[in-house]
Amino acid sequence: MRPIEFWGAYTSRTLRPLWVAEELGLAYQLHPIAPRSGETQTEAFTRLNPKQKIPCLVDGNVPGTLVLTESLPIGRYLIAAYGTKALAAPTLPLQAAREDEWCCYVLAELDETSLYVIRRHRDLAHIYGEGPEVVQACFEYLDRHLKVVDAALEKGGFILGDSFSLADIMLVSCLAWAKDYGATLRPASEAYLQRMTGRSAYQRALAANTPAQA
Ligand SMILES: N[C@@H](CCC(=O)N[C@@H](CS)C(=O)NCC(=O)O)C(=O)O
Repeated sequence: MRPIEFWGAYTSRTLRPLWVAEELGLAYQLHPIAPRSGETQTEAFTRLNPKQKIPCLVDGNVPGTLVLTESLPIGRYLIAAYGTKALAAPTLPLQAAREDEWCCYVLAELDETSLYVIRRHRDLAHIYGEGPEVVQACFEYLDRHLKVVDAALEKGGFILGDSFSLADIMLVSCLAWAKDYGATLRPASEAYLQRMTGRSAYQRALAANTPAQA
């Protein structure tokens, strides 16, 4: 089998596919292009991903070669194609629906509606404009959903119960991002974050995602 190629590093979104690959024990080659560095806008990368966004996956094991963008579908694809007993695609409709429910919730409400809007109107204000009121509203909105997440984590274990899943990868990436932005996590979420980030696959993915920059 040829190593899978990943493009993109340094962000919560690029961490997700790397973590999936590490959990699955997949061999991969990483092109650690950085966000907002101009490296997503080169001709070569734009041919691969016209969205000029990371992460991006290239799987040469598929006839015709698969190029896939968007962190959630990349994770889903890897698990569907190369899943193991420890990290498998859900088989029952109910399991699949619950996993989907959590993944979509995390992506839509924590990532895209809260954290990325904060990034745009605070860290990237030179591009998208300053928006202190927007940022404040996003932190409040984020906290409202962190409360929902915490209640779901009070039972311990994983977000779906007994088994580790893509929903954990999506959720942990956003909890760590929220914490990094100064949000306060409630006790069950903090304990869950410590448990999940203690996984050796997470540690390897984190190291791969933060290579020393030249
Ligand atoms: N919904 C996409 C978001 C991808 C995205 O917006 N990536 C950012 C970095 S986190 C990016 O590539 N921005 C363009 C750039 O920084 O050059 C995903 O989850 O993969």
